[in-house]
Amino acid sequence: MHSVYLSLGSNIGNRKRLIRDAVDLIDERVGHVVKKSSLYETTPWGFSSPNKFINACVCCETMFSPRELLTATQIIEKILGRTGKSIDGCYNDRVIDIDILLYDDLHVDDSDLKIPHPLMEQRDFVMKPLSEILNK
Ligand code: PH2
Ligand code: MG
Ligand code: MG
Repeated sequence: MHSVYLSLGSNIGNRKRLIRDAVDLIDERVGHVVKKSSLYETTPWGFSSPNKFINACVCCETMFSPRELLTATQIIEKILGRTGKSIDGCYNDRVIDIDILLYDDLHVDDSDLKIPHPLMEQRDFVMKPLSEILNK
């Protein structure tokens, strides 16, 4: 069994509902969600938008490999209505984003999958909810 930490974000639609639905789908399809942070309202980071985010982090116990986990989180994003990914590396508004932060003590450095998440320490919207659950 592997312990994974995921970051969740939503800044359009029913943001809190979307985060809660994402947590439920992670619990059903990926593995038991053992820790959940509070929901945080945050200002868009790295792009400008009038739409604030709701962010949260969860810890989940899974049998999936990192790549199976990536596929599963992308499917959950699709189920919840996510359409396009960022264009030219520019961020945009989204109904749901699920990012892999940590997977046990593993390091992955593939072009499409980097663990730990390379930008997590620069992002308050990740570190605040993450620190809430990390040593819980
Ligand atoms: N996600 C981003 C870029 N900027 N800003 C906030 N506040 N919350 C996010 O989840 C977020 C962001 C890229 O995924
Ligand atoms: Mg993201
Ligand atoms: Mg993402």
